[in-house]
Amino acid sequence: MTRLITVGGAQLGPIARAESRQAVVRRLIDLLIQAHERRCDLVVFPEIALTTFFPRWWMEDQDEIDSFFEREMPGSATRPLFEEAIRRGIGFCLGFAELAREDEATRRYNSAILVDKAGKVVGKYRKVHLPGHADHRPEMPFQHLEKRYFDVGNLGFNTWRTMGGVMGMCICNDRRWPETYRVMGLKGVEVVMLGYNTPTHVPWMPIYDHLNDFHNHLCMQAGAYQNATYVVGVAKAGNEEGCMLLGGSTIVAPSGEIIAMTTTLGDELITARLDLDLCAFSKNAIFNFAQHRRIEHYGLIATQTAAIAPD
Ligand code: ING
Repeated sequence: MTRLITVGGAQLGPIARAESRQAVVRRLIDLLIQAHERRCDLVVFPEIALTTFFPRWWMEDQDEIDSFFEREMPGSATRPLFEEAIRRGIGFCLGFAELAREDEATRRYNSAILVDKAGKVVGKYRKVHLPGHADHRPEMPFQHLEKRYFDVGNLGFNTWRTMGGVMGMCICNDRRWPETYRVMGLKGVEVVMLGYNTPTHVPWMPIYDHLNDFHNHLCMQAGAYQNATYVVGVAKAGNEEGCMLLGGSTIVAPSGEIIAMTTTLGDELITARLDLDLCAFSKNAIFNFAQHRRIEHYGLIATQTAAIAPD
């Protein structure tokens, strides 16, 4: 039987620094309702979807920094989103700043969760590739301090069998690294979900500003094609606290073709009907890893060639 699922990409426009969690969750619920009305099984929200993208500011007061983090998921502010999703029988992927206690220590991650139609958190991912810098650069128009505020993710790239397919997650800068897709590809991924907050001007690397839109789609289309998977990439977009963020949220097919894209910089839902069995065509032919991939001939060292079993 053909495995069809309808997926939504719920792009968010700017979130003001002073915007309450409750007000943002209201926007998420509005998009989730739209997704349900368009018969979505699953809706993907952006990276750090509950607050403004706070790594753009240098902060020293830990309480102020931690005000942007969630200590529990769901918590009081996000429970209405979970409840509405359960009521409507729709799964979702949500990016947020996670404050966790691990090994008697406090850890802070740029995280995303995958929640099934029954409201169960079936998967969690913590961002591995943290771009930007950890030091204060007051000469720049804005900072990019993920290395200061977040620990490197410690969960790896994984896949989860849920909602009729093999799902995977990554976050923002991860989408620029081929390893991100390949590790999930080796674990059989059929839909990679990701959110991003991407400034259109990158102060520490301005030479590619005019190519930001191109690079955004290039990396997701390549990742999809080379690993025979769908990719759903969803922006926080628009002029957020004086920083212009890229839009261009998109859904990419295993062929590498873009099959849906936003056309605004605000809250906007895109949807597509995914035929998950399409992934098998490439996985069993051009990108049949077992038949064609020869890592023992790549010149890698032994530790980098361990086989990876799907979850
Ligand atoms: N943002 C950006 C991203 O990778 C960036 C940072 C932009 C890095 C452009 C390099 C070039 O999309 C986050 N949050 O990772």
